[in-house]
Amino acid sequence: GNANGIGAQTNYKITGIEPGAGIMAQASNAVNEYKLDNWKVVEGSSAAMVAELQKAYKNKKPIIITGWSPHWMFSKFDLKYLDDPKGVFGGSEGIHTIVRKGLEQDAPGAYKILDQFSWETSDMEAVMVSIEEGMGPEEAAEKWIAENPDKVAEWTNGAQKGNGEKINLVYVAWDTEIASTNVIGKVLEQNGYSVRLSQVEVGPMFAGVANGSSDAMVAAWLPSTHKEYYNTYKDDVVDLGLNLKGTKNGLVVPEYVDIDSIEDLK
Ligand code: PBE
Repeated sequence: GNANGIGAQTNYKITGIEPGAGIMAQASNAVNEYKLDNWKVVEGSSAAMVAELQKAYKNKKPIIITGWSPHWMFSKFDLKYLDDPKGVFGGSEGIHTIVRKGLEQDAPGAYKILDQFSWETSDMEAVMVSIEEGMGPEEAAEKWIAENPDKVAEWTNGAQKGNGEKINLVYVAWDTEIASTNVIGKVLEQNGYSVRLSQVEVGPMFAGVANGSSDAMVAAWLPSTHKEYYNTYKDDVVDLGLNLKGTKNGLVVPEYVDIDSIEDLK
């Protein structure tokens, strides 16, 4: 066990999220790279992970989670990323918008809006906080849109209005993607498209855009988190580039946990 007894106190458990999430592969790599022999990354869901964090935090119990930014949990709890000197979690990255081939021809206005969609961490966080405070995702998206007409005008600038064409947006139920997908979905709807949001797992999200059964996703974390999925599908999709920069993944603990680096888990 380690000097701080953190392993024994947590049962050598890193509380993870959905299998297939990029951060789950990164967390397993961390266990290997840092030789955290007794540790296991336990699968679950983003919602269950946050519930466990909430419970541990209330009781000031140690917990180690797979965490990412932006996320409302950093404003609600005092948390810290463990240092990752080996760079297993890939450092700072961003989120790309990826659409199906042919969308530009079939729905040029929607394609243009998706291409021009870009916002900041603080924007996404505002939507996430509204949802966390109990607002429905659609309502939270409408609220943000109403409060940010200038940004929305940049996304829709020069885009031809739709005529009720169907646009199917795929996403995974990560808090970040619930926020972004609802916002861009509403904007497309307000511009004449008939939008459907489909919640899927991460593999099917990429596969759906690649095989054309879905039109678009705004949820590709690159270059590191979704590297494997991206490499598998990149020739069959259109990558419209960043819609947000400055995301981060890592192992996260409450401030009161007395370690600073992944190496301290040894
Ligand atoms: N995440 C949030 C995802 C991407 C968005 C970091 C949990 C993942 O690990 O795949």
